[in-house]
Amino acid sequence: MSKYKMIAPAVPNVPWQEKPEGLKGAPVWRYTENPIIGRNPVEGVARIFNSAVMPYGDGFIGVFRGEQTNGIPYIYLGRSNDAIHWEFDKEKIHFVDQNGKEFMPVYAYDPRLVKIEDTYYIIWCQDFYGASIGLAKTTDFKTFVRLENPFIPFNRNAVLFPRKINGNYVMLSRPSDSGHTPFGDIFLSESPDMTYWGKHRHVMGKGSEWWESVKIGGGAAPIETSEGWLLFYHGVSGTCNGFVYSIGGAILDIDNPSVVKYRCETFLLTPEEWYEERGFVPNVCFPCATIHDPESGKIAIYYGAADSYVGLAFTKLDEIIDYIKEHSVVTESDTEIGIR
Ligand code: BMA
Repeated sequence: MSKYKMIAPAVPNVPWQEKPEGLKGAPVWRYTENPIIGRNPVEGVARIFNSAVMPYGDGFIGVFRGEQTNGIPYIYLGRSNDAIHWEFDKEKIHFVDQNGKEFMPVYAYDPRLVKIEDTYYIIWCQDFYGASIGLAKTTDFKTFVRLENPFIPFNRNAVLFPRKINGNYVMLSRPSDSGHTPFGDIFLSESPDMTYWGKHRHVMGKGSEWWESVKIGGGAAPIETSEGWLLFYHGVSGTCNGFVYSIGGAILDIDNPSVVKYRCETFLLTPEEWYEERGFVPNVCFPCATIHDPESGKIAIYYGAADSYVGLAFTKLDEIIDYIKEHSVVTESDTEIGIR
C-alpha cells in the first residue's frame, strides 16, 4: 500500500530500473545505460539535451532541444516505444500563428511539454527582443500553433501545471536577464485563456543552501499528489570555474501553489557521472520532464546533462515525498503567498 497518492493518468510502461542495492540515503538513482541520447543524434544536430517527453498513444512523444550544427538551438519532435530509444524528425518543428501563417522563432531552447485537458502545450525560451518565453499548442503533433508570448523579456524556464487551478491556467517562470543571469527566483502567473497572464506571485527564492545559492528555475511540470504539487527544479551554485546545476525537489500547496509546503535542503541529483561533468557546458543536470505512473508510484526524471546529452533517473512517489519532508527547510519567502 502506498502512503501517498499521485493524481495522473496511468502509464504502465513507464521506463524503469529498480534502485541499486547499497545506494543509501539517495532518493533518486540514475539509469545504468545513461546517457540515453548521445551526440550527433540526427543529421544537422550536434547535441540534444534539456528536453521534455510524455506518453502518447501506445508509446511516447517528446520535444527536444537540438543544437544545430550552425550552433543555433531549435525544437525537434521525437518518438519512442519505450521512452529510452528515440527517433527524431530531421526537420525542426514548424510553427504557424493563429491564422495559419508560418511563425518560426529565431531560436528555441529548453522546451517543456504539458498536456492540459485535450491539448498539448509546448513552452520554451526564445528571442522576443531578448530571452523570453514562447508558447504553442497542438492536438495532433502535426500542426503547432504559436500563441501570444505570455511575458515580456527577460524570462526563462516556464513550466505549465497540468490542470487549471481555481479555474485558471498556471505557469511557473523565472524572470532573468539577457545573459547568463546571476540571480533568479521562481514566480507563478495565472491566465483564464492562455493569452492574458496576471496575478503574479513569488513561489520560492534561490536557496540559502550553497547548491542553489545563485538561482533556481522550474524543471518538470509539477506532479499532482495527495501532499501537494511535487516539483523537480534546478538549483545553481557559482564556483571559480562557473555554474553548477543540480536537481532539487519541493512540494507546493495544491490550491495555492505559490505557497511552498516542503523544500528539500539537499540536492536530489548533482553532477557526478562523466556525461554530467564533461561536455559542452560541464556540471549541468537540468530536469525538464517526468514520466510517472500513479498505480506503481514510479517516476522517471528526464534531464539534460552537460548541455550535451539526455539522462534518465528514477525515484518512487513515497520515497521522494518522505525524503523531501524529512529534509525540508522552508523560509518565510517560501511559505508566504508571494505578493507584496
Ligand atoms: C542556462 C540555459 C540552459 C543551460 C544552462 C547551462 O542558462 O541556457 O539551457 O542548460 O544555462 O548551460
